[in-house]
Amino acid sequence: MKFIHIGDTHIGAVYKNENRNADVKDAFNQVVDAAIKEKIDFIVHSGDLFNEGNPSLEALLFVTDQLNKLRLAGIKLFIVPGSHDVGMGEEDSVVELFDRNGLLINLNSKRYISNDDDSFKLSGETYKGAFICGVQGKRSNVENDIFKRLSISIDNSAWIKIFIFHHTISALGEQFKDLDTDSLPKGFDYYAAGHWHGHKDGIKYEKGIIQYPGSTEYCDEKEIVDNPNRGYYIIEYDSDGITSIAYNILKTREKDIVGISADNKTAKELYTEMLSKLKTNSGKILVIRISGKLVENRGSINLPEIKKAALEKGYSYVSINTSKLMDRNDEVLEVTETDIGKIETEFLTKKGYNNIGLKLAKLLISETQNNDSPESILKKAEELFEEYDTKRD
Ligand SMILES: [Mn+2]
Repeated sequence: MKFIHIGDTHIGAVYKNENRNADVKDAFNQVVDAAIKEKIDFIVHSGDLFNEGNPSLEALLFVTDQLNKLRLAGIKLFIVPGSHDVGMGEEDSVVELFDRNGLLINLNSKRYISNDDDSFKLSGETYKGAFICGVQGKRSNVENDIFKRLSISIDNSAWIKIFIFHHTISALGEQFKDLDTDSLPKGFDYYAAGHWHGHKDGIKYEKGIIQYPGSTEYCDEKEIVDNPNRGYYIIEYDSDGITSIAYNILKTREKDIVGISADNKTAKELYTEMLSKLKTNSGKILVIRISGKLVENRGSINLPEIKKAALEKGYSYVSINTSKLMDRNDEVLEVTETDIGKIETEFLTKKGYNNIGLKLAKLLISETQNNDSPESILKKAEELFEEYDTKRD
């Protein structure tokens, strides 16, 4: 028996560029075609099937067609919704729509869950010797509590046990985590992980293994630049357990990453240099990263003009990154602190923030990281404004 593990397919409007959104769909299509060709028994998807919880009709139709191809080939797809599969304020996920139409199995559909104050009872499916269950991506910090209350009725007669989840675990790095690795339930052979878009395999956990296939396409510029491969796993197993795991690389569009220094240049000189680096009719992705200090204002660089010129040369997608660009008005702020909170304070103070401004900025930084509700952030901000008004009086 063998199954495919994919995740983070992000079908929909990842980019404001049709070529790239077509690439995102093509990657999913490659996996579906491979599953049919390789006569895969089933697919496990670790969430973020869609890029948005309210996908366009076009995205819905595309996924319907792909799932129908699998259905006709007798290949079931098991999934838990990812953080992107649930619309703002929605209870159900778009994934549930496909479950009810019989095109996939949503393992967090209500029939698999019973929830009371003490425990979060979860069941799953046994299919072709594999027991499969999972927990969907979090929608706020509170939901990680589910892992503490999790009680799973595991089918112990199954040859292998698969747990699907959509979280960034501490084993990937404490700074990224939204879940401690140890919070994962014990007793599974294969932990099908999603949410982390880079591919990371072979994380040992108890007697099992945690695998992140990553996203099937690059979903932002950072991923285009940082991550070399996109792919999926094929896992083979028999009555003795898992026998092999292979990572298959998907065909993605070629890319050119061009770094340019603005040091001591005018906007016009920079523009001329950039044009000289563009090649004709490549169809590739182009990422231009501008760094250094321009002798004029940064506003004098005409970014839309550069993009237009690159697209006319035949690039399929152009991203221009100016986060490391400085201009004649910028001064470098030397920060000496090492603790993140103190770095923020030192940086903002040197930027000229007063006491209340500093508190407000720090509030916004911390609250956005806490995923607090807009109402609660507003309330705390209002309290600060009140303090500000009082002090002025
Ligand atoms: Mn994702």
